[in-house]
Amino acid sequence: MRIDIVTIFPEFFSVLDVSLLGKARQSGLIDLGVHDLRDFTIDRHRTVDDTPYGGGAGMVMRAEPWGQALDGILDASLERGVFDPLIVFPSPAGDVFTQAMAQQLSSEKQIVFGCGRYEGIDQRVVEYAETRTRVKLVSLGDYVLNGGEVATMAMIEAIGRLIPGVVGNPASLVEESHSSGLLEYPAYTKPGNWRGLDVPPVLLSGNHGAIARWRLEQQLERTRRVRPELLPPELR
Ligand code: 6GU
Repeated sequence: MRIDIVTIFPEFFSVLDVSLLGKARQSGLIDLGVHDLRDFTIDRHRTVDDTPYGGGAGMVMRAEPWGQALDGILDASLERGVFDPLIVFPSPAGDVFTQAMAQQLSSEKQIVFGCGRYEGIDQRVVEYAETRTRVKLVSLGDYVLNGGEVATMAMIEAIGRLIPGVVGNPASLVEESHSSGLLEYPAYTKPGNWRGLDVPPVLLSGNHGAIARWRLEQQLERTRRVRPELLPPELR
């Protein structure tokens, strides 16, 4: 998958050099391009924002640098043979990001993340982008971040690990999807007793049926207690 990021904080994304996603890049499963929005300004001060029409607090990101950045990326997509990359604008006003959305997005050929800061991006950037390709506004949830960078990072991690070959042991993804909708069961490793605390004996029993039943019970109990809305009404 090709991933492009437009941001005023390109150095923020250096963490994508390490860990699982760093390896995925080295092996060519993920091809990442990080673009500094200020490189698409033409004034001496590399200005990316201005005051809002109609008044109000804060600054709005100017349309022109965004237009130039997106044009460059979309023209390069065409040359790569990608005719309709998905542009994602992280925004608290977007559809809420879920595992199901991550699953869908993991089969895209190319995703372009447009990270807004300040009070947002001039709305005409979204309108223009929609004339050129597919566009989605996506929110991480009901709270406010200062900009789209952290949200983009979270989405890239969730999407990236679903790309075939990125996670070393695909069985871990299969297990996840089988238990989809429920919270994880608790995990334990050696020693069997730590600071007076025992591992639940069933896990030492060697009885695989009993272990599977216990784990499912734990998942149901946790989900009921913490996230009942995830359960079908008859299981709450
Ligand atoms: Cl995607 N962006 C910003 N700025 N704030 C958020 C968010 C996204 N999701 C939740 N809060």
